[in-house]
Amino acid sequence: MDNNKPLVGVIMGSTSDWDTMQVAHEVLDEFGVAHECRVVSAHRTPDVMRDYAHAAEERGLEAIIAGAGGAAHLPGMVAAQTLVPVLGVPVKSRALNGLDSLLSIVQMPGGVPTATFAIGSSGARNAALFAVSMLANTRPELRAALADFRKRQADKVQNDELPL
Ligand code: RP5
Repeated sequence: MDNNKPLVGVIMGSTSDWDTMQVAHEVLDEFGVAHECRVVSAHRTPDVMRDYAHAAEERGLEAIIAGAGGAAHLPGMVAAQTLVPVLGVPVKSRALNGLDSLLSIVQMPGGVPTATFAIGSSGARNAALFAVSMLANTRPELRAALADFRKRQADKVQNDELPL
């Protein structure tokens, strides 16, 4: 894969989302998927968000993982402005533990689909794995890596022992 040209954009509303969103970055790194990580705020930098969404397809992005917390409008507003699939990650908020983030992302009006994952780092991890599975549809080496990952995961669970 060409490591210079990002296939996946990992964006988030604030640097405070990085603890959660770095998990997506780590998974994409593990699979050798070229990606970029940026802060793009729906509320504080709406013009940057618009430009990012408008340029995404032409820049070759095949998926955008967007994380935000609280009034988490970033994933939906990016999805509204591009045909590139957007995978939303609700970041755990300080006030409402991420329930606000989850509902903000998941309750999109019909016609503007935005995939929504679990609150927090599990969501970031799964969003990245989902992006890998999308890319794997047309990349046999990635598909093999994903199959290997699933097998190692299953083996680990089967070999885990309870602390009795
Ligand atoms: C959202 O507001 C961000 O995605 C973040 O989760 C939340 C709080 O941002 P900060 O005040 O920590 O920058 O836009």
